[in-house]
Amino acid sequence: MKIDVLTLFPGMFAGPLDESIIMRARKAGLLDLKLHNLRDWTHDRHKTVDDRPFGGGPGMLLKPEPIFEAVESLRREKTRVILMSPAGRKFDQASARELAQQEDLLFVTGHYEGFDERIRESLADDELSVGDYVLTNGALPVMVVIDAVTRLIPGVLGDDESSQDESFSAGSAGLEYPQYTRPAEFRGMKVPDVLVSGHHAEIEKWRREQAKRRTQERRPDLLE
Ligand code: 21W
Repeated sequence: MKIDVLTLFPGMFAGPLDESIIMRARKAGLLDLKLHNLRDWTHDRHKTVDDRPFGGGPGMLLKPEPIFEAVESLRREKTRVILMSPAGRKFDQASARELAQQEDLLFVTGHYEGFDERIRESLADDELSVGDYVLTNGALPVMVVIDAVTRLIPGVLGDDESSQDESFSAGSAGLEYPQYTRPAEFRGMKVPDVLVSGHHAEIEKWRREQAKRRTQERRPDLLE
């Protein structure tokens, strides 16, 4: 998969996408990730990317010219262009699965008070938010989306890493059951007897009950 990111803050991406599973996917050629600085598509001395809203109001908007030029030069035949914005539809595991089917994504991340509406109207195939809270820009959100999508690209996760995936992840069946590793007793806190008993049917039953109870208590919305 090819992912391009158009951002005002390419420096923010150093680190999160250079470690662990994402970096492994990049090195394996399963993810071709490229960052692009929006200011590279400006033509004035000050590299202006924003301007004041017509009609007044606080803050600045990303102006159309640099973003149109950038998207037109970066997009190819099959590219899905996705705006990151707090006004987008809420990103979830189903959106991640859907994006993982694409071969070519171009994310445009915002800043300030948002985008000139013509960017949304004529360039964007989709607009995504990562949740109902206000961030300073779209860099962290797009990293969240890239992380969630990359691990779904076939071949990125090993069998061990992916086996658990769908059935017990938040957003599908519900929350995880409680898990323990050694030691069987730590500072007086004991691992439940059933887990050390070796009775596999009993363990399964306990896990199902615990997961259900936990989901009911914390995330009743996941049980429809
Ligand atoms: C924050 C942009 C607030 C715009 C009209 C007048 C991308 C984000 C962002 C930002 C506003 C995401 C308005 C969850 C986020 C992002 C920067 C508000 C209001 N409309 N997901 N004023 N949260 N945030 N504009 O903040 O770019 S995805």
